Amino acid sequence: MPNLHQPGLVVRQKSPLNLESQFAVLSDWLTPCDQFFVRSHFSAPELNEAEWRLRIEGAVKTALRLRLEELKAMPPTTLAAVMECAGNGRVFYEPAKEGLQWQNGAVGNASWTGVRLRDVLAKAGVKDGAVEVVMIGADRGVVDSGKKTASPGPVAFARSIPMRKAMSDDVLLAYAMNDEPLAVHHGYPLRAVVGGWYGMAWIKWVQEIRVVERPFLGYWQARDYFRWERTFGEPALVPLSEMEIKAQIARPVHGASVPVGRPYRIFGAAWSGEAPVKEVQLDTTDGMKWRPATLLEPETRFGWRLWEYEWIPPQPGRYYLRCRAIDTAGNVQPDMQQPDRESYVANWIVPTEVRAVVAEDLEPEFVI
Ligand SMILES: Nc1nc2c(c(=O)[nH]1)N[C@H]1C(S)=C(S)[C@@H](COP(=O)(O)O)O[C@H]1N2
Ligand SMILES: [Mo]
Repeated sequence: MPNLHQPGLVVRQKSPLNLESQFAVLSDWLTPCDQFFVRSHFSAPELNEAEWRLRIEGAVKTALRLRLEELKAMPPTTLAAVMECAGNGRVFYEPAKEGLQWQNGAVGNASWTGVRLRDVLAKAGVKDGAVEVVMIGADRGVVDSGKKTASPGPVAFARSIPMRKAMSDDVLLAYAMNDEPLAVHHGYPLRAVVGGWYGMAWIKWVQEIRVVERPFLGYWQARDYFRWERTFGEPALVPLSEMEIKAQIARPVHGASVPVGRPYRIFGAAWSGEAPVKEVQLDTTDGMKWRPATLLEPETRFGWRLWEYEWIPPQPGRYYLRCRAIDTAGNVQPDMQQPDRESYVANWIVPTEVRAVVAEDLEPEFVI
């Protein structure tokens, strides 16, 4: 059990364990493991490395059972990638939506080490008709008994990804996070890392990989973690996949006081799905006058981008700070809440309200 009093983490639910990072304490590009959010639907399974095996089954030439040592003996890959829970920011929905009321801390950026999924699949040999790869966790339980969306008895946490993504450079089966062995609550001994995709695809405690010849329609794929798309007029269910573009302000925090006439460093992070962030813009005028922020440290394929913006509040009063990101595919964060996203993908601009005050009136503890 992690330390529930760890500074930087907020307990959203004790059992199963759900912990939110305090985005306001953002400092390093990599989120420390002990400050990384935890999102679990069931209690963490107790897995013992000696008995644990990864099974590869379904539309493969040879079904396999691999030990952790066998996976560790394969060529390792390290990938820095941001993982955002699709429910991050749900608390900002109006009217409120059912589900854990995440603020802006169900997101983190880590360096993941493991083997490429495609190398494991190559060992088994994927058959021609394969369309998706289902990854199944060792945790299971009953969801919402009595509700219409209840699961038909116990279900494991499982999701699929299309073959093209499974065979890309972007998907790892990871056993280490920020060079530390994977902690139990982050999926020990093995979890999926799916660069550019929302967290629900990053299966923890993976124990089975099933190659399938028809799209998988499991509980977490079709009854949860989906959105509606209206390509043919009628809304059709589409499982969530790629993260949508988003920038968040870490500091100042909502409600902070900042000194008038002095430079203040607005600081945050931005990320997107498959296309890297090209620009982050700030508006401090409440008039959508967008000005570029400075992107810090180099771009990586799937890591988030820290950014800063120097702001000198011109006069005392209330200000609404807004940030938005733009990616190389031209995606821009929306101004307003979007329909058809269930209770997910809350990536519209949420202003941070601050007060600029004469420096002498500033109480030091309010300066963050
Ligand atoms: N087996 C399993 N994998 C899982 C989950 C889960 O409940 N069980 N939750 C998913 C969701 S919704 C998210 S956002 C991420 C969270 O990963 P973390 O707890 O390491 O931050 O794990 C995903 N993988
Ligand atoms: Mo999630």
